[in-house]
Amino acid sequence: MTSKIINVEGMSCDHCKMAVTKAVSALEGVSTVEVSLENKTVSVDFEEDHLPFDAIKQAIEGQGYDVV
Ligand SMILES: [Cu+2]
Repeated sequence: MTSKIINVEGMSCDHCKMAVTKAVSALEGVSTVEVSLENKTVSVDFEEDHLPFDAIKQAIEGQGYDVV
């Protein structure tokens, strides 16, 4: 299990939080997603063997937010 804290720009409200949480947790290999609007971060626990980090990044960017 790999844990990463990703800095994400553009998340401002509960809708953003929901959208990102939903998109990332839909990926196979992700076990936990936690969005902090205060810290502008997304904490993800995932199986790096099955899921490349880039896929997580793309899922976040696909919702219209910027991975820093
Ligand atoms: Cu929002």
